[in-house]
Amino acid sequence: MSVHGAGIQETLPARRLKKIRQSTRTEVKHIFMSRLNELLQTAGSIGRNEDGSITRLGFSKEYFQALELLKGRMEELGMQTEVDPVGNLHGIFIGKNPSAKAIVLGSHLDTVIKGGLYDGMLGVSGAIEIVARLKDERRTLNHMLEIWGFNMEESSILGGTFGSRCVTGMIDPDVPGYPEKLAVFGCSPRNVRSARQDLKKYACYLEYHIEQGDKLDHAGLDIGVVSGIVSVIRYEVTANGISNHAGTTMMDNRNDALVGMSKLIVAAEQRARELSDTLVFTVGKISVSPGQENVIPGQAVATFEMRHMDKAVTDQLYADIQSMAKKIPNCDFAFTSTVSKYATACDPRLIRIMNEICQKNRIRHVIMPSGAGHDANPMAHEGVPIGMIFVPSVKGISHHGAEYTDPRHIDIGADILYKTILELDENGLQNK
Ligand code: HGY
Ligand code: MN
Ligand code: MN
Repeated sequence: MSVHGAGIQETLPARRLKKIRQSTRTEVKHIFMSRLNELLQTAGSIGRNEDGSITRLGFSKEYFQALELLKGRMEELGMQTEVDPVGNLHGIFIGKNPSAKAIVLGSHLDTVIKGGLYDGMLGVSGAIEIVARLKDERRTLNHMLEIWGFNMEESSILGGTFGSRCVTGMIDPDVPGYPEKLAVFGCSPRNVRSARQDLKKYACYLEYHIEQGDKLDHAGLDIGVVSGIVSVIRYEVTANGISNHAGTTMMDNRNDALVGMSKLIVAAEQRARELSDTLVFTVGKISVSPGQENVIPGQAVATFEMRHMDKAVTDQLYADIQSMAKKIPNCDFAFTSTVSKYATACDPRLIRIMNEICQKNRIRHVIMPSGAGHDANPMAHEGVPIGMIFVPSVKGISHHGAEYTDPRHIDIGADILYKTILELDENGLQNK
């Protein structure tokens, strides 16, 4: 089933971009400019650091402060609310037809360390403002609307998309070592098991999110209709050498684990560039032991992360990294897989609905993949049809205090989300 619209991943030719720009004029509707932005600014600023960035880690005091604020807003709107056993915020807005499946909206309430205002919080505050707009317009949907503010979507020792993987039943909490990691946050395997929801009651899951990359901003477009979410594949790589005296050990007699690890990282980065121009490779964390200035590192441990829409490409990079490791002298390497979240496709029917709504509202938009992982990924993995709407991140900055999205775009995105929900409520997903 082909879906209309251009896939930005084919890097739209300039003439095509020009045509999109000319043929559409984004009608700016300041629907909830004040209200949505106000909620976003208030809740999203919890955890603000002196440098303007935001740190609101999962299970933290700041996390639960933001959760309570949003829970209160949900209750003001007449929603039923709960905090589930793993710290997810869950709100329900009853529909007319109790037997209809629920339309689910969600995103995450946590941030990375020194992150931005919009990543995650835009989707949850946007979802809540959808309910506010329904009430403004005195509309009651046929379908129940459920809103999730997920806990610990960002990477952590619990593996990332933690809250949404608990809801979708994707975490086996009894894997050796995992109960101890849960205990660090006052959580337990029993909490994880009891957080699981019956996904059969869900018609679809929609997530409203910033792009976090620069494609929309660079192309001067206003909306991204997401086609799919890349994989997030992570390995813990250990380089084993021999620690020794930094002064008396001549250069030819060294087994320097950090030098070996550095050579592997540079080789892996180069290989990623060669394999595909949409393959990304990152070493975000590294530790060295014993970690003293005058001791040659005996061991280095790093996280190797790779992302792509096609599993064969990340599999190839991993195989190449392993064979390159064998050729690096004076140190041995060990690899442990820690995260294997494979790419997921958004539901073509939802893409079509969103694309048609954008066309009808003359919105400058394209269909594009997500280079970031999202809570929509576990939902898709467990069979729930997913759709995502992106708004531009200025200069593509994200996971950083300078993360910014124009309020105009926030309103446009929320309006497309609202119209998508009305369309789904009216005509559902069947025979789309
Ligand atoms: O890492 C990611 O892609 C997401 O922002 N957690
Ligand atoms: Mn993030
Ligand atoms: Mn996010």
